[in-house]
This record gives sequence, structure tokens and C-alpha cells, in this order.
Amino acid sequence: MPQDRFTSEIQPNLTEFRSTGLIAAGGNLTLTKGTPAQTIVEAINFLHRDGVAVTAVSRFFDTPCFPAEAGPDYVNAAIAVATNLTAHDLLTVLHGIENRFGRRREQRWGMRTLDLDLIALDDTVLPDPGTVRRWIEIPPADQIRHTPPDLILPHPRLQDRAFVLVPLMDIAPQWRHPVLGKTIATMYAALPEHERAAVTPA
Ligand code: A4P
Ligand code: MG
Repeated sequence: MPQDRFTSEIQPNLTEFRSTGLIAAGGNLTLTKGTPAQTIVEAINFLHRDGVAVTAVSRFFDTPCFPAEAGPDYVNAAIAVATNLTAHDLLTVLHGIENRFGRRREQRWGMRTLDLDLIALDDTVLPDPGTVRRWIEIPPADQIRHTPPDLILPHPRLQDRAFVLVPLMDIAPQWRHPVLGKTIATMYAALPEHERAAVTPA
């Protein structure tokens, strides 16, 4: 399994870090250097190199492309990190790693070699609870036309996505959404059964 090949030389002293971050990783395009699963493994090793301590990695999952028929199926995983970075600086690190792995932003929700979304940083809410709620409540048909100009935390689509919640169940089932008041486990249980069942271990 590709996810067995993480850099293991770093054993961070976790008391040095103030915050815990949750990251969703996904990809559905193969690079000359590797498959989406191999790209995610390498990306996780880059997190170590960028001074972010990886504390847990979920299993890797095969997930149906959303929107359906917009490209090949994805591989998705979730990562927990310990860090002293601010949320904005952590997102900058994630974008830097996406760029190293050939990410091009040509189309919203389009095919990609690597997507690293910041799902949460402890119970940080950005920019404020009302704005997060407005992003959460955008009707599904309109979501693709609205791209957040700045960082929204928690990630506004977290509660809707089986490809995010199923991996998060492996590493953070008790994390509680600071605006919705629901745990990962509760949001996972609220997904339609067929959406959960379609996410299968890779
Ligand atoms: N942005 C705002 N808040 C955040 C945040 N918390 N984390 C901004 C990451 N980015 C955030 O993101 C669009 C803009 O949102 C950026 O300017 C960023 O600064 P993006 O990564 O360029 O675009 P995206 O990934 O297409 O959008 P988004 O909203 O992250 O979409 P999703 O929900 O991640 O959908 N199907 C499967 N099976 N698996 C997948 O992983 N992913 C997507 C992308 C579509 N279909 C998929 C998957
Ligand atoms: Mg993204």
C-alpha cells in the first residue's frame, strides 16, 4: 500500500505545538511521477519538511468523482497535523505543496493532481460565524459559481462531502464543528447511506 511509505524520521515533541489542523487531500490525475495515491504520500512527506508535524493519516479511499462524470474517480485521505502556523500561513503551505505537484486551477471542482483543503484548525472560525454560515447555506445548484475570495474555516463544504467525512472518521470522529455544533461522527451519520457506501478503502 502506498500509504505505508511515509517519512518516519521525525518524531516531533507535540508539546511544542499550539494547534491541531485537519486537512483533506484528494486527487484524480496521475503525474509522470506517480498515481494520485503516491502523490498524496509524497505531499504528506512535504508537510513534514515544511515544519508541520503530521500526527495522524487516515486510510486512503477510492471515491466517485463529484460532480459525477466530471473526470476519473478520486483517491481521498485525511491528515491531522500539529502546528504553530496561523490558518492563513498553513493554507499558504498547502498551496505551495499543491503547486509542487502540478496543481493547475483551471476549473472549480475540476480534475486535479492534488487538492489540499484546510478543513479546520482547532475551533477557529474565519472570517466570522455569520459568514461561514452564509457559505454553508449556499444552495447546491449555486455552489460551483461561488468561489471564496479568502479563507473560510471550517471548510464550508465539509458537512456535505462523503469523500471528506469518511476519511475524517478514521482520525477525528469527535472533532466538533464550531458553527454547526456537530461532531464529524454526527455529520457522517447524516450522509445518505449510498454516499457513504460509495467511498471504499483503496
Ligand atoms: N478557500 C477558502 N477556504 C478554504 C479552505 N478552508 N481550504 C479558497 C482550502 N481553500 C479554501 O479552492 C477555491 C478557493 O477556496 C481558493 O481560492 C481557496 O483559497 P480551490 O482549492 O482552488 O478549488 P476547489 O478545490 O475546486 O474548491 P473547493 O471549494 O475546495 O471544493 P471541494 O469541495 O474541495 O471540491 N470529488 C471527489 N471524489 N474527491 C474530491 O476530493 N474534490 C473536489 C473539489 C471536487 N470533487 C471531488 C473532490
Ligand atoms: Mg480545494
